[in-house]
Order: sequence, then structure tokens, then C-alpha cells
Amino acid sequence: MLPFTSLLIANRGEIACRIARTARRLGLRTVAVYSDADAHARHVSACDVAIGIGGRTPAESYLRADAIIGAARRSGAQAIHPGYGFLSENAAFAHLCQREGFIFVGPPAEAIRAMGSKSAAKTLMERAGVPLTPGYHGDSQDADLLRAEADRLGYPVLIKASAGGGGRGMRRVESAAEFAAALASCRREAGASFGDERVLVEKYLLRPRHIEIQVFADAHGHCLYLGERDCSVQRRHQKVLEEAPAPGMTAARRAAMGAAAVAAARAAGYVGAGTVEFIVAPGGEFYFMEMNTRLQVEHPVTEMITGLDLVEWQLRVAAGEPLPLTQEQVVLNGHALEARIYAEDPARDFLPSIGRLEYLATPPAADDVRIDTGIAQGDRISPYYDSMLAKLIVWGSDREQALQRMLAALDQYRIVGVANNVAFLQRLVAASAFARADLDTSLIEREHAALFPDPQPPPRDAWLAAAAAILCRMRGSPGNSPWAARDGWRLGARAQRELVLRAGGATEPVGVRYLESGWLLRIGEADVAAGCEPHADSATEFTLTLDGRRDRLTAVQAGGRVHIFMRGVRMVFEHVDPLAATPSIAAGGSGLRAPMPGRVIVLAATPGIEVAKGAALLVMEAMKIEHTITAPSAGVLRSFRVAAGEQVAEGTELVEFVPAQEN
Ligand code: MV4
Repeated sequence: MLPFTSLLIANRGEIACRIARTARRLGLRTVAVYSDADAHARHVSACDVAIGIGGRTPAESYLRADAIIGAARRSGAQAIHPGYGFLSENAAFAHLCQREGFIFVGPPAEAIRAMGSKSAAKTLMERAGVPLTPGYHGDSQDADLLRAEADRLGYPVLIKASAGGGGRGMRRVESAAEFAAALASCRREAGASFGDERVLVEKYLLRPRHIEIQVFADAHGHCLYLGERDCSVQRRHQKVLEEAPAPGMTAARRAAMGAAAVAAARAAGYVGAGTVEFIVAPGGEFYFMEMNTRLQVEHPVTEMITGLDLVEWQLRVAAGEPLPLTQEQVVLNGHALEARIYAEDPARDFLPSIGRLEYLATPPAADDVRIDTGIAQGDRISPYYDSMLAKLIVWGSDREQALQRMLAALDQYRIVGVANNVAFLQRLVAASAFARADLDTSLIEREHAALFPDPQPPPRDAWLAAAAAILCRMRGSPGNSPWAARDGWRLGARAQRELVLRAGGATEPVGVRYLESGWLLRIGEADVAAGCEPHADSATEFTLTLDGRRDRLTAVQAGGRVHIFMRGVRMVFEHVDPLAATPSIAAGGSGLRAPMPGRVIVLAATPGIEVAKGAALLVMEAMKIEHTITAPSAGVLRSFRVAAGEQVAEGTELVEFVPAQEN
């Protein structure tokens, strides 16, 4: 029995849901906190009680230590789990929890503080005998001294902000001549970002891997490691794929890295779950980078190969229990891979995407397929928080099997409504360098050609599938039957119409003839006998027949587009219907309204002047993404209801627009 019965989870999204799952299994009463933007979020319904803390941005909500403590008091929670991000590595918050009489499910505040400064952590690690990257991390910040240290190390070197972390505040320096300027610029950035100009200098390692060791310590002096994770596949210091064990890891090196990680944790006076990050040279030499004093996003790959529940361990250790296993009892089994699914657009430099999840299908969860997520179909992705939608984790008896399962699971992961990186992940997992486990932190750049192919027009059968799905939908609703259609359908012996589709920069007219037996679709010079049957109780699943070949087809119609998922391919088609009203970005409201909270950046039209359908009226920006609000038809913009530079809430009426026919 745990000595506490109620746990407040000071986080949101998938990790809050993940923590709630284990807490409830252990019989704890779970308390969620939520911001105004998260009132309908899954983590709220995943808990027994939920307390609103107001605000929308992290600073107004999940970063407010006082609000979290207040919610803990009100709810009667006895323990607080910070998850990752937000307040999880905030020593002052850990201290505050303790002072206010709550159990903080994390390390002691002093251990968090000890690892907060890179140079202090390096000094601590040096004393503990943990291997460090050759470099200088002393107190003196004299430019000549730093430059002499760089000369001694040999170029290239890396200047890192002492207070930095996760890749921020770093400068690579190629030669002595560049050193002074790079130092000055790194200092400025460090001062501006962390309020601390101090830096350290390291030998720059070429083609390194990022391998981290999961450690666990209890309050009784026991400390062990739970193997490693290879997180080398990153993009701009954001992890994309993680796996355990690290390809090529030998038992001897694992034992050496594990011992170093345990020494690091002991030196910091660690209790709880922690991760010691190492940078690993191509020859296998490993060096301490930093220690993360929290549960990590990628902890599930460790759980998959150890069969352990790390959140359960965290709660038991926080309750004062000893670790349930000894080092010898920790057994690693098989191989696990995690892919992070983000709402971001790889074709637009991975810009985050927001909107409503119109459609979401995932592979079924199983012993070897795990999905950690905090969202479901119909939810809105807001601009306020991290754009990670889900983590997809698979297990295989070896790496090859895990990779195959990942590809199969990604194929079944289907999202409509926000741009996402699933197709990118499919290419990444299939890339030969990844398949060969030729890993290092520049894999994504090295494989650029394979990962960012030029957009290709869809294959012929995808056009036919899109046309068939549209026809099937029309047949399903009487008002849209071909007999009622406006665009060229005629009664007569040769019943015929045309659908114009657009995709991948190409436009294709698909001719349709209605026969007794089904449709005859004409594309280019070919005639293809086609049929499409919707599955019972489903608006999106079909059986498609093309010239006698049957396929399972998922077709999602949303916002004037048809999203096709078939034979492992995902494609979006626009149905060009010259007589239909163009759905505008603000469709659904009476006026033209802001589709998301954001800032007005450009007023693009002149009030009182007639504009054509599709003309830009106004440009908004939300989370670095620009959205152009266009005229839904020809008409006149009477007035703007907002000013350039104005911050607007979702749904704010932006313009008064009068369509031409009403003029
Ligand atoms: C390095 C390095 C090469 N040499 N240090 C980036 C994040 C921060 N924690 C440390 N990082 C690096 N430190 C030396 N001496 C290369 C990186 C690095 C990196 C490390 C891990 C994962 C991805 C990376 C991507 C670029 C650079």
C-alpha cells in the first residue's frame, strides 16, 4: 500500500494520461489540472477530479507553481507528479511542494539544482569519475583564456552556454580566427535566453550518437540502470525516433555506461527516475552530456524491453519503498522503437499545425503496439502547447521485426484535419541508413533526398479511388444524386458526367458513365470498370473495385477535399466543382471569423471595393503560421472589424463581407 491515496498530475496531454493510467491501476485517486484551453482535453476525463487553473499559455497555467499548489490543497491531493516539461525540472517547485507538505514525485530539489548548470554538473561528474568530453568548464570567463583552451583542444570546438540545455546556446567554431566572434555571440544569446552569460568550451565530436541511460534510485541508497535508449535521430534537437537497446551496444559497454550513469546519479544525491545523456563517438567512447531529472518522453521504449512500469516505480520510490529489483534482476528483452507523431508540416519546414482532428484512425493497441496520446478524433489542436499528438511504440523480438511492425503501424495511423509527420516518419523508418542502423545525429540531413521527395502526382488508381469515393457519397445522399446534379448530368441513354480532381500539382478530369453494373471511369485514355461499397456504419471505410481488383479504401471528405488512404499511400484530392461555393476558411459562421486565436498581421483588401471570389482579405498569424482569409464569393468587403496587429480570439468576426448577389 502506498502511504498516499491521492495524486495531482501537474501536466497535460499524453503524459498526464499516461501517469493517470498507472496511478488508477494502483488505486490512487487522480487529480487533473487544466487550463482554459484544455477544458475538454482527454487528460481531464482521464482523472477522477479536475481543477481548472485558468489561463491558456503555459506561463498563465501549467507553469504557475502557486496555482498548482492551490489545486492540490483544494483537491486534497497528497502527492504531486510533475510529468515532463513545465515544472518538472524546477528546483524551486520541488522545494515548494515539500514545504507545503506534498510528496513531490521526483528527485530532491538539490539534485535538480545540481544538474541545472552544465559547468557545475561537469565538475560534479569529473569528481565522480564520469567520463567528460574533453574541454574547459572552469570559472574563469576570460576571452583569452577560453581561446587558449580552444587552441589546446584543437578545432572544431563547441562553445556551450553553461546554463543551456537541449541544444540551445551552442556555437560550433571551426578555427582560431572565428573564436572571438563566436564567443561574443554565444554570450549574448546565453545572457538573453538564460540570464547567464557563462560558457564552457568542448572539443567538437564528429558524427556523434545520443545514447542515454535510464537510472533509478531509491531513498535507501540503492541505484541501478535500466539499459539505454538511442535517441540519435533528431531534428533541430527535437527527438523524432528513439529505440532500445541502442544498435551495436555490447554487454560490456552497457555495463560501463550503466556504471558511469549510476555514479552520476549517486554524485547528485539522486532519488527517483533520471536519465544520464551521453554523447558517443563513432568508436564507442562515451562522454557525459547532461542529466535529465525527470521521466522522459521516450520512457516507453525502456518499459517495452524491461516489462516494467516506470511510473509505478516513481510512485513507489516517492512513497519511500525500496527499488523492487536488483541490477542482476533487470533483464532486457527484444527491441522497441518509438516514433513521435507531431502536428507539423514537413513540407513547410515542420511548421506546427493547428485545427480540428476531423478524422483519426490508429492501429489497435496490442502487446507489441502501444499508443500514448492525449487526443482523440474531434479534438482541437490548440496553438498553446507542444505539437506532439502521440507516441507510437512498437516491440519486436529483434530490431528488424520492430521496424517492420513500426512500418505497418504507421500505415494504419491516419490523421485528417491537421498537417502531420506520419508520411515523413514512414520514409524515415524505411530509409536505408535507418534500416542499417547507421545512426548519428545528422541522419535526417544526410538522408534529405529520400526524406523530402518532390511532390509526385498520385498513381492512377488513387485518382480513381477519390472519384469513386465522391460518387459513392453522392449516391448515398438523395439531394446529391446524379439525377439532381447541376454540372452536366443528363437524362438519356449515355448518362455521363465529369469529376475534376486536383492533387500533387496536377489536375485530372475523370469521366463517369453510369452502367447497370456500376461505373465506367475514364481517366486519360483508359476506361476502368469501378464500384465502391461503403462499410456498414462507417462514413469513411469502403471496398473499392477497379477492373475486378478489390481494395480496402479509407476516404475522408473534409473541407472540400478527399483524403485517400489506400495500399500504403496517403493522398489528398481537391474536388474542383465549378458551381459549388468555395468553402472558405471561416465556413460555418455567418460572417468571416477567426479560425483560431492569433494576431491580425495584414489587412489585404480595401473596404468598399468589389473583390473576386478567393481574393485575400486579411492575413492572420497563429503559432508562426500565416493564414489568409479569402473572399468566399465575389462581393464587397464593407468594413474590417479588427485592426492590423490586433490579437483576436477564435471566432472573432474579422470583416463584414457582402456577397455579390446580395449587393
Ligand atoms: C556536442 C556535439 C558535438 N560535440 N558536444 C546538442 C544538444 C546538447 N545537449 C549537446 N549537443 C551536442 N553536443 C560536443 N562536444 C554535438 C551535439 C549535437 C547533438 C547531440 C545530441 C543529439 C543531437 C545533436 C544534434 C546536433 C549536435
